[in-house]
Amino acid sequence: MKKYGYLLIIGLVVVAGIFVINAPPQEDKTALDPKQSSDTETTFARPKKSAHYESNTPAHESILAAPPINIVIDFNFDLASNSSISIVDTNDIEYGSGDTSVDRNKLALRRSMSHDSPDGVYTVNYNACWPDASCHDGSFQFAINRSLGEDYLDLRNRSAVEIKLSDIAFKPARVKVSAGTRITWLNDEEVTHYVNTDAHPSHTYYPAQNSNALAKGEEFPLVFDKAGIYPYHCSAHASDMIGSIIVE
Ligand SMILES: [Cu+2]
Repeated sequence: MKKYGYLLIIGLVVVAGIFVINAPPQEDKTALDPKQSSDTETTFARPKKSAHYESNTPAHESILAAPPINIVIDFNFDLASNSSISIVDTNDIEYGSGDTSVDRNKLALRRSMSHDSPDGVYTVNYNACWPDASCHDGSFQFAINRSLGEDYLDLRNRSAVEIKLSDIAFKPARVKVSAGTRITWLNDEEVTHYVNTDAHPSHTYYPAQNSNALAKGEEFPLVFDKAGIYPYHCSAHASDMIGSIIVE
C-alpha cells in the first residue's frame, strides 16, 4: 500500500506541474503603463531621440505653468518639408494646431499648441525627414499644471514691466503679465548678460526673444502679444540664470 501512496504523490506533483507551466503569465500593470502618476508626482516615459536630434522645447519631463505657444525640436541636419509633429494627451487627442513647419535654416521643426489645452501629460511624437527622403521618428513628454502659476509674480494689467539682470539672475525670475505688455530687461551690473529663448544653445522656442550682448545699463525691450508660457535663460550663464514668463 505504501508503494501506491508514493505513486499517488508523484502523480499529483506531475499534474500540478502541468498546471503551473500552462498558467497564463500574470500581468504587471505598473510595467505596462509608464505614464502612471500618483497624487504627488507626475512620471514620464523615457524619450526617444531620432537621428540628428539636438534638443526640444518644452524640455522632456518639464511641468509648465501654462500651455507652450509652440513645440520646437532642434536637429543638426537639414530637415525636409514632409517632417511632422503630433502633440497628444493620454487619450490620444491631438492638441497641435495648424501645420508643422520647418524653420528657414532647416534645423528646427515647429508646431503651435492650442492655448486651451487642459492640464495633464502630453506626448510629442515627431517624424524628422531628410533630403534623401529617409525619416526617423522620436518622442518626448511634458506636462501642463496651471496651479504652478501661483509661484509667478502677478504683474498683469500693466502696459510695461521691467526685469533687472543683477547678481547673475533675472529679477523677478517668474512673472505673469497680460497680453500686449512690453517687458524690458535692464542689465544692472558689470557682467555681460543675454536674454535667450530656450533651448540652449539653439534659442529657437520664440526667436524674437533673443537679445544681443547687454553691457551694464543696456536694455532689451519686447512686447508679448500671444498667450502662453515663455521659458528663457542667459546664454552666458545658462545653468544658473533662468526665467519664465506667463502671458495671459
Ligand atoms: Cu548672464
